[in-house]
Amino acid sequence: MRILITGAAGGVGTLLRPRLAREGRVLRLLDVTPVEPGPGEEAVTADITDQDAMVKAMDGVDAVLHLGGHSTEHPWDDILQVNINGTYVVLEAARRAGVRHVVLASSNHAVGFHPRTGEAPDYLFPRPDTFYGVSKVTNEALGSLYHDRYGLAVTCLRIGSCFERPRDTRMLSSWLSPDDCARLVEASIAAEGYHVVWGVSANTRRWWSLEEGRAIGFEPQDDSEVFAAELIAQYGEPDPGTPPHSLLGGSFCGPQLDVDNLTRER
Ligand code: 15L
Repeated sequence: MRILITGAAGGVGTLLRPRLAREGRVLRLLDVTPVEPGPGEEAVTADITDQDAMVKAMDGVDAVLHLGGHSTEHPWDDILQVNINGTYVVLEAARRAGVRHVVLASSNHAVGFHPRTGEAPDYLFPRPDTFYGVSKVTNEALGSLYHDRYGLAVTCLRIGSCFERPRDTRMLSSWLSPDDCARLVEASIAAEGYHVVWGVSANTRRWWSLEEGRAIGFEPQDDSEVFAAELIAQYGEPDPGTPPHSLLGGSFCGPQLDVDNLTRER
């Protein structure tokens, strides 16, 4: 089995590489930044918006894990080109190459302006908090289109916060441990149909449903609570009634990401 990972040099890609390695499996690592392949790995340096390069990169691939693109807020033109057009190119390349399974990295920021009230259900209606969040909503829609029209199996992961460990008290709720992330990807590359699944660990303070994840075979094992005492001592007890804790997207909902405050980087 060969899995193509786009954005393989990024944070989540780097955490997943050792965790997705298996006997008899090849990880094809694609990024605009050159990646040094290890045993059981291949490397492709390419831009996800380059259609020819992406079709070529899909050769012999059974599943695509699409992590490529900006992982935070950027000006509209950058988001449009890299995140939205890039995801279209990836899906279209998968279709042309006959790849069956595509896993799309969506984000909690697709629904970031929802207030935090109890446990949010699966398939929470879009309420993006940024242009970045809009690109995740669009990517979920593109995945839906490529599933319904062309029969690709597509799973969109509304990832919370995937880091080695939670970095603040919001992440006590939103943390997806690297090991659980790998478990979620394993379940997703085997799933049939179209799914939108929360990417979150079995955190005691979790805000999001695990039902749809469990329906595709994801069983998270980690709980951020082991980090709670330390983080609360550092940052204080989070107040669910006030920003950044009152909205799902946390600080992404704040005025620092208003359009006038964004600067073009490319
Ligand atoms: C995301 O979607 C970002 O890619 C990541 O950098 C984190 O900020 C995460 O969301 C989060 O909400 O913690």
